[in-house]
Amino acid sequence: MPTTANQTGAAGADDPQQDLTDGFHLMIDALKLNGLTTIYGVPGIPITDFGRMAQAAGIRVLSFRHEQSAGYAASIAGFLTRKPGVCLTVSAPGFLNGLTALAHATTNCFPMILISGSSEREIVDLQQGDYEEMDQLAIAKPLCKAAFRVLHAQDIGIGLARAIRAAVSGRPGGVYLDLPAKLFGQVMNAKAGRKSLVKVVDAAPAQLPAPEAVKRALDVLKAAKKPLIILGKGAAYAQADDAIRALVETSGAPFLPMSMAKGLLPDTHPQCAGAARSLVLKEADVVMLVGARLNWLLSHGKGKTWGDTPKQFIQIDIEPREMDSNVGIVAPVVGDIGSCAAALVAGMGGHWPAAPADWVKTVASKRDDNVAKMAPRLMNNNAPMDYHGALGVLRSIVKERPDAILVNEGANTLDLARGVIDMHRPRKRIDVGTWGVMGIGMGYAIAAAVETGKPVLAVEGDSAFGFSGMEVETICRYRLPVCIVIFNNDGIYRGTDVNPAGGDAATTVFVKGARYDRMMEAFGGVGVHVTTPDELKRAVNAAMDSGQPTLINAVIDPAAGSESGRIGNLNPQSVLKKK
Ligand code: ADP
Ligand code: TPW
Ligand code: MG
Repeated sequence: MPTTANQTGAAGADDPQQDLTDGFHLMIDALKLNGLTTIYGVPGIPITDFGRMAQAAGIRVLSFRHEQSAGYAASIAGFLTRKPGVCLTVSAPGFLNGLTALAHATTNCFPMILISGSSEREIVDLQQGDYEEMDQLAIAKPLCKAAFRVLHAQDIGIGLARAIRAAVSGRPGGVYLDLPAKLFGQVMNAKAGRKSLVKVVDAAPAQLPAPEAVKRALDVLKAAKKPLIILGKGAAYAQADDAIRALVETSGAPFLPMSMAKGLLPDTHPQCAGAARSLVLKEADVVMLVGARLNWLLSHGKGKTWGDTPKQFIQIDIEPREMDSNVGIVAPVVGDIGSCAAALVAGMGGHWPAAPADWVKTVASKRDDNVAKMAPRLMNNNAPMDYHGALGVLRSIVKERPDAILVNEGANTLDLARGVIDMHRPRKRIDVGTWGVMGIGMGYAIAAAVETGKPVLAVEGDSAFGFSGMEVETICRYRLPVCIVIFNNDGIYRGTDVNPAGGDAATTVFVKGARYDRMMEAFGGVGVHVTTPDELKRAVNAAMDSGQPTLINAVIDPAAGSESGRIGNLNPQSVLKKK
């Protein structure tokens, strides 16, 4: 039911205003009409009343402590639901705080709409110093997939429709929607207003691959002696889980999941080559990329990581321009992953040859060796804990609770958790993404709990947590089933650095022995301090059973980590650096 102005109680039944609506209500009606019923944001001029009215009209409006976290929440809501996640901010500073997340959404191909209130156009454009003056549209443009401004109430419906389509169609991404303060108060006839709204039909249309592209890809794959399938987060996003499984299993090829594609097929699947990553990248002769880019995370498809075996790449992606971005793609398959995977499986028929047995065996035995090597390290009960002791416990808990969503950020905390913790279901692991950005943690945890209703386990480096730590209040306020585990090693990478010049603390270390658990207690959540894997296990299980907001301060040996986790090689080196 539309929320015309009279239904807010502002006007009586026989008031002439009953036939009127305004920008506030049109925007709310447009969101609801398109099933966008959750907003993540921070209130203030000029959107405070908009948030109130949206809440009153049945939209879930979650208020954060910082727009960046609200933005990250919206971005991951987009990934999890395939509907644009909506973030609402005030003008200039709020907008800028949200913009990092919008750029992150675009970079990661997550659909999101950042809606910001903005100041008076006439004054902004003449640079006359309006309240929170900023040309937000111009600033947003290079950082998102599309940016729109709505100046007239009658264009709100079209404006939102354009934003939704831009966010979710083709390669998904971030969209900016600029709503000047004056728009909200603009009045129009309610009936005309209703007519102006647009319910977007088929927002992300299927994009079928060309039959000849499918055949070309199958010819290359069939000739492979050492085929490899790489699943990326685009494959997870596509929600084409059955088709992807059929593709992998019919091909018989080993598969390697990128971080957020873990669990698309279980990491324990016999074809999973996660624990034989170096070997498969070096030795594969045909690599089929499914919703994964050949960016830095895959060493751009060349160099030492990829070894000497000549490679042919097949790439499935919805974005035609992704092809040949780093190396030549011999068989581009452009389309949505569900349609492409289905077409490939259909093309394989019922008589696809098994992947070469010697290759499959080599990969499996390497994987089993590596898993066996790791096993004893994961069972240690050292105090203070090292990463492996702590992660061994979390790995078992995630196995026992495969529905829980794992949020993960940090350096060592990220890289080691990604390697150790097996995922068993699709879209259950969400992390720092393409930029390796710190600060997604609490926003992701909140959105994951809100959008899925499932328990969330956030495994956070102590530094990583600090970027969004104040949102523990948000978690407590909404009583979300979020268990945060902080791997507290007193700093960034390690807590042992010393400033050689004396004086200030070293740049990478924090207060020793900090008690993050007490932050949670300050807001009525449960705080627990643990120093052994056994204690950690008890505390996490209790939190997951109770569903209460919990923060576990897990003390990790400050000397256990390494510089930048697994990517220390990316640090530039000074020739003058002291030995
Ligand atoms: P990862 O970091 O896991 O390797 P990337 O973010 O690099 O994954 O790549 C994701 C890719 O998936 C992008 O190139 C994007 O265009 C593509 N993609 C996203 N959604 C779809 C979809 N529904 N169908 C096909 N490709 C998709
Ligand atoms: C927005 C640079 C990468 S990893 C990291 C920083 C600051 C923190 C690592 O310490 P943490 O993990 O979380 O305690 P651990 O287990 O290794 O001790 N600013 C942004 N993003 C990034 N990536 C950085 C800085 C960085
Ligand atoms: Mg740390």
